[in-house]
Amino acid sequence: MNKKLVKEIKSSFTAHYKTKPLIVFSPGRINLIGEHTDYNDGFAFPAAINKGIALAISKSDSNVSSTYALNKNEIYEFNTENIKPLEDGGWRNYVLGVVAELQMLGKNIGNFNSVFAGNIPGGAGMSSSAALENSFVFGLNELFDLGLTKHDMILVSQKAEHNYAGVKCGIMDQYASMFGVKKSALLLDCRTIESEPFKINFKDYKLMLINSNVKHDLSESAYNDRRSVCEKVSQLLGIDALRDASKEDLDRIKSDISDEDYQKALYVINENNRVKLFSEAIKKNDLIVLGNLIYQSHEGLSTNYKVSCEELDFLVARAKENPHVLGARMMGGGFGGCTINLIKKDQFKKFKKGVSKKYRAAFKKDCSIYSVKLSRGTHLVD
Ligand code: GAF
Repeated sequence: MNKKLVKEIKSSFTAHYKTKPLIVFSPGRINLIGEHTDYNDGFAFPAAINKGIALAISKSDSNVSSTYALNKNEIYEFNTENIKPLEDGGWRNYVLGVVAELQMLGKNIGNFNSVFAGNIPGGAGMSSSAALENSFVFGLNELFDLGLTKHDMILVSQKAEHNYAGVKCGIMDQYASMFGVKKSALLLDCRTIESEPFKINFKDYKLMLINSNVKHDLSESAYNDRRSVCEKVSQLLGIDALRDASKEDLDRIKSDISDEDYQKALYVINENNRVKLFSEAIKKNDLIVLGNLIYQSHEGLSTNYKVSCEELDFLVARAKENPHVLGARMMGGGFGGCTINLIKKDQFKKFKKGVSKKYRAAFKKDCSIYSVKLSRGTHLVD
């Protein structure tokens, strides 16, 4: 499928710009467990997938840069010497943000021509934005010989998201998209920004993503609010981040904070512990424990951290009713997007049919169902 995507951007690029481009593929990600832990310096368990963004890019001889978003059929022209975030810029701000953050590092970025297209469903919580940022930072690094490491590049992508898209995200999405390993998920320590790959083999089970096809408006502001709450509580505790706190620590300041903030901080502490338990259960291939931890993660995200929504809770409830689904939870920032489910392989089709029908009846709209392969991170394509 990605071959098709690459072919499309190559031929569109040649038609527009008449030269041979450099091609980059940058994947989206899933996350097995460890949600909203990354900006708390905690642990997460993401993996790059076989869906993502393909980018064709080459230097431009003129003093104009041009980016063509093939899926949207939109072209944006700008000069790299004069970069500012755009109001309601959408995808343009990710491109501009990467250029601006490279310039902040003192890198000289000339003008360039580019075409990109993707096959990650937008708003699904599968990190199409990190894939887009990573494709550009990787492509520009190659094109202008900037000498950045992959670690440098993900920090550029993250800052682009903070300063040009306004989302104070952690590092998980950019990391997984850049460093993904085929057939593996990465136990990521978000403090050291290092990971351990775990080969994934769920035997008779597989992962199913169910996209609720909703994205509620408050997702960005609520995300930044959650981050502020965590920082406020850490400050009160006199620590750098909630990764360093236990429930006992939190209980000591319980009367100084609201119950809402207490619940949120407690969720982060518990979720961080769950990631550690998850990595132990993966080593033993204990699917029952993995599944239970996934369900507990959803419960915490929905009840304590309050980043779920009616549609996601509905999808997880349908999974829970089915004895062949060992675990299900919302994935990513929340307020819409996907659930991730661990389901018996031979029950995939039956559950797909049943849950689709029930979802349509409840919400008068369709959900979309995918299976994904765990894949390598951002790379050049020949
Ligand atoms: C979004 C963010 F971009 C990530 O950094 C992470 O916090 C995630 O939400 C929640 O785990 O995808």
